[in-house]
Amino acid sequence: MGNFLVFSEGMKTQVAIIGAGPSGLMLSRYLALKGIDSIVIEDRSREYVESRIRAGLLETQSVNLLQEIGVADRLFQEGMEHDGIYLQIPGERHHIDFKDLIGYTVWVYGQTEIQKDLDAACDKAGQQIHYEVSDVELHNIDSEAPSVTFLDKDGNKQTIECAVIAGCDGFWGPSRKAIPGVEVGSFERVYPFSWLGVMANVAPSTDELIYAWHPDGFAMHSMRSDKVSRLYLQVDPQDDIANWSDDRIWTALSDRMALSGWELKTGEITEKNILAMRSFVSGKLQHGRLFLVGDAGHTVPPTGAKGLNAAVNDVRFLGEGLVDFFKKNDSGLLNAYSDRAKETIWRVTHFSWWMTTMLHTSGNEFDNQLQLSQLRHLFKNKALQTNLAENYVGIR
Ligand code: FAS
Ligand code: PHB
Repeated sequence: MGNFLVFSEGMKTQVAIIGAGPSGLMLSRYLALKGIDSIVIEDRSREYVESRIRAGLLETQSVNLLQEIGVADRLFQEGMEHDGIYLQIPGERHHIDFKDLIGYTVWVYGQTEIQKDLDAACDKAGQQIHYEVSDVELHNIDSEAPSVTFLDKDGNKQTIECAVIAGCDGFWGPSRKAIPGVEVGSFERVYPFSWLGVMANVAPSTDELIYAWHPDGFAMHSMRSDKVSRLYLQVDPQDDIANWSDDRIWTALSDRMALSGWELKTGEITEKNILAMRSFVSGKLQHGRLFLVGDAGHTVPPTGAKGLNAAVNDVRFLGEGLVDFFKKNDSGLLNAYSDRAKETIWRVTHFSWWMTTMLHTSGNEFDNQLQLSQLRHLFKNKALQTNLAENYVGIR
């Protein structure tokens, strides 16, 4: 069956995918390689989606899926493989060596680059992606013939007739809202702090990521390449980025990650913004022929580096279910999608909450002492380090 046939009343495909972020495009590639057609629609421009700075840390299982769908070449050439992370409290920095503890590593490679690699693979495969659409609506999701309507970038009304809709449209997208009573059974926790994230044209001052606990607030040193650093600061959720001059940012980062004999190199900050921190799990991940994938169904604070990796996990589970559905006319695995995905979603939600509450200060001295005791115990206890390592690299 060709990619799609234009009938006067609409396009026809097997899976309509709403959202061309990492979830949507990974799913479209996964399905295409299994001989299943899809059409992707996205309300932003390609340039905007490719430039949106987000995740940067990949679990082993995510690297495996990107390799399976043929978009890992540049990751292996330009990405950085890390054996572990550093955890720090004032005056002490400890390396948690995942490779030594459990024999696994992680990769640092920007989500923007993954997006470009996915777009390039979609181009090569002639994948149908409609950018800059608007007025996206989902119809008959609990029927065997759901459809999606939208205005294309020229303002023409379009309809996609399909067998399944994949809602890959992020936390604010229309898909989850299309599920009746979805808020029932949904869980949300908004944290009393946010992250100020910066991108800086300066060589990283560390070989692997640093997560630092400090009485003034959490700080973190990540990177994108040997020339570009990515750094984060815990700030008040009400704070305004206008209050944070570059000098003030570098001073706070240096103070919170200070260590004798070590210096944080500073440089030109090219991008800075404040990111709200929330854990959210949707009450439903599927309704009829609609399936939620990635941030559309769940979000985590980035402290555990799980957002993108949880999305990859959903893509694998939904992809496997759709292959059985379309190729074997067996909907067993597809109907088990929600349960299979939720097991991982709650694991990463717990781990992200644990890392977040262990490393972010509330300003309460009793809490500070509890956190310091937990971190000092972790520095000495191989079992706790192994537990952190397994969760961080994605052994579930
Ligand atoms: P996305 O939100 O990436 O993609 C959804 C797509 O749907 C978007 O392109 C959007 O434009 C589109 N869309 C929305 N509404 C639509 C509509 N009506 N019609 C058509 N398309 C529509 N994770 C980490 O692990 N580490 C990090 O440092 C990190 N930083 C983050 C920073 C920010 C600001 C955010 C929001 C998230 C961050 N995350 C991070 C998590 C992030 O990586 C997500 O988990 C990941 O982008 C999820 O991918 P998707 O599920 O594809 O959702
Ligand atoms: C990042 O590189 O942006 C990053 C890495 C690990 C995290 C959060 C963000 O936990």
